[in-house]
Amino acid sequence: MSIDKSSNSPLGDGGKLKLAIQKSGRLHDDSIRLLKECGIDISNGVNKLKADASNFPLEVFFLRDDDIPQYVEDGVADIGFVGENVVFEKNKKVEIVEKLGFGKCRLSIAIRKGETYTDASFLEGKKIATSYPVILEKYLKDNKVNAEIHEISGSVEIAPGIGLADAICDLVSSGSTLFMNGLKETEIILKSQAVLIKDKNLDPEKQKILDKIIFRIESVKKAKNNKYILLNAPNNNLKEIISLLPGMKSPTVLPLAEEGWSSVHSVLSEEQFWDIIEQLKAAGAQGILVVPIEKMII
Ligand code: PRT
Ligand code: ZN
Repeated sequence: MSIDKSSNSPLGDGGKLKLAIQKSGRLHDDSIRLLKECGIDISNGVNKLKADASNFPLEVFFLRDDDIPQYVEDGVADIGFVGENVVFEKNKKVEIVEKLGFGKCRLSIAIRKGETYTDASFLEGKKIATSYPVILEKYLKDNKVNAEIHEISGSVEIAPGIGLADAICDLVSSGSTLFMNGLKETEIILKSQAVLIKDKNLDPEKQKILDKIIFRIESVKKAKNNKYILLNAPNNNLKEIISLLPGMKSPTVLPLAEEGWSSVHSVLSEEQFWDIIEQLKAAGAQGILVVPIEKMII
């Protein structure tokens, strides 16, 4: 596939920022969803190579994920959404700007279920099948292990079962593929998720458009990590209840129609959530409502 590089000129593409996302596969839908949550509308015709955003200076290229780092290094695309695993494996001159919070997985070593694993030295002299030879080679070198890397492009999990390898190094999310193939995970080499990468030589005008996208992505991510909470608090315990709630500045407190009670509104992060709810109940809070937040701008 070829994409006209001449459109890279500041005039040729009307100053639009060019984003590369996966054409189809695990990251495609979440990439489109994130753009939508950022208020960017993409009309994606089936089998189209590129599409324009209707309400933002952005042009989207649909590519194989493996090719995205190269296109961004070459400046054919200015930015890309791609798995960190692919960024590290391809080792191109691109900058990781932001983690996107989807496509989470890990690149792990797995061996046959019945074998006893001690540490990385288990792999000494063994044959390891992988689609990630660059990352695996570095891992083996760091752990001073000599092993044979057998590069295959797909269905890595079946390699030990058919006698092609003693171990594998592959992506895992739920672990069910490993389980079904009689394998067990022994080491996590890399924890990965989709990231936003950019061309290291982005011109200042395009950087301005990118800054707007980053601002929107961060607002969406913050909103997802937080919940809006409303509760009724007895005034005699109001101080204690407020002290439990962090809020963006401080909680909003409004009097209830019923004497001696107040309504308290605040924002809680997902991690603190259950702990704080317990404490709020213990402090006499009632009628606790928890509401998702769509955007959060601080
Ligand atoms: O066609 P193209 O080259 O663009 O796509 P692809 O087939 O190379 O990639 P794709 O769509 O399979 O994955 C794209 C990206 O999704 C990866 O580079 C990762 O960043 C991310 N990702 C997240 C995953 C997984 N989770 C995942 N589970 N990529 C692959 N898998 C595989 C895993 O290797 C296993 O074989 O899915 C299988 C099921 O996993 P379990 O553990 O849930 O059983
Ligand atoms: Zn791929």
